[in-house]
Amino acid sequence: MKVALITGITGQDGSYISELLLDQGYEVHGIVRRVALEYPEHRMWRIRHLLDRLQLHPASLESYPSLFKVIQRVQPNECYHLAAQSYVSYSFEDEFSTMNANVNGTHYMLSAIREAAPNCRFYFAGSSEMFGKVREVPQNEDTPFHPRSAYGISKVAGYELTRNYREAYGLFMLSGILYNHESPRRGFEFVTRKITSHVARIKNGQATEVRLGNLDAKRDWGHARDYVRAMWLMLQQDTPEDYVVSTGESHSVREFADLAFRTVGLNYEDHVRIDQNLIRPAEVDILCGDATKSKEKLNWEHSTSFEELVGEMVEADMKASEDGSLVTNGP
Ligand code: F7E
Repeated sequence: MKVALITGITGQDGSYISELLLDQGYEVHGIVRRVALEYPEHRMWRIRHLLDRLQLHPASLESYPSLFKVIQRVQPNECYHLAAQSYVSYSFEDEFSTMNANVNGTHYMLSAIREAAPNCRFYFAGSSEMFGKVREVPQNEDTPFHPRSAYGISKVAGYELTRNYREAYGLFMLSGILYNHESPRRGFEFVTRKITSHVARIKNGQATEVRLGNLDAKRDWGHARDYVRAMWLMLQQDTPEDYVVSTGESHSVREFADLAFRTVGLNYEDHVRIDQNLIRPAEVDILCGDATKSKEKLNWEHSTSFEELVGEMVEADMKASEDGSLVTNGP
């Protein structure tokens, strides 16, 4: 039986990759912060349905010894390093904690695997934010990076550390360069979930408006369930390489809002207010990925369209707002 270790297991991608790995017969372990174990109701809603099949270990990305001990004990065959401070806006408010968690945390994981489980295959969650002020459209694995936030910079550092561990020590370590991927499990601070949760609350009379920043930014949005399948496929290959994972289609935040409001028969212009405080100091204007390599080498393709994604998210939030389980805590 293969053993997998996941950091960030309580997050959106952690929950979907756990489901995929359990379905494949893996023994699945997760690293969680001690506070998550103390408040399971609050922190574990995405993996609640899996808890009796997962083995969770308290450790912190800030502590090398805590990570080392878990890796030594679990002896994973595969490690999915998904934990990070992943909210780009917050990385402008606290650049330092973003860099600490994302750069040092990744470095600790790489080093601990090298020391304690060198045969473990390692996946690093790279990001399209590494392309930032893009040099070309669409972007592929050879497009130069130009990150626009501490978050993007931290991901470039994690990507480079991972590449260097692969090249210097001959370890099976790689990065997926994943574009925005969403689902009904997305956190409320990200624009897609912020919009769909507000659409549901507005439709059901629990709110009247949603405050947003830049409506003209364009993103290549896919479904997280599709994207974790690409992560797994990367680690099943003969050689470790980096891959872009995207749909190849870009839509603006305005288009997302327009479609989400129309799904329930509302006009976004009646409910969206622009809040200057939500405009980022440096914006990434357009992201659009070229996933040809993933298609050709991994035989991977996305299966959920933009329209289906918006529809699924709105539908889930409508249901949650009706049964009282929709609790928004985003900005
Ligand atoms: O913003 C604009 C905002 O926060 C998308 C993370 O998973 O994907 C994500 O990063 C766009 C930006 O995601 C609001 O300015 C307008 O242009 O949903 P987001 P992100 O920054 O693209 C990448 C691939 C990652 O790796 C990250 O971890 O929407 N926008 N108004 C807004 N964004 C937010 N959050 N809130 C607004 O009110």
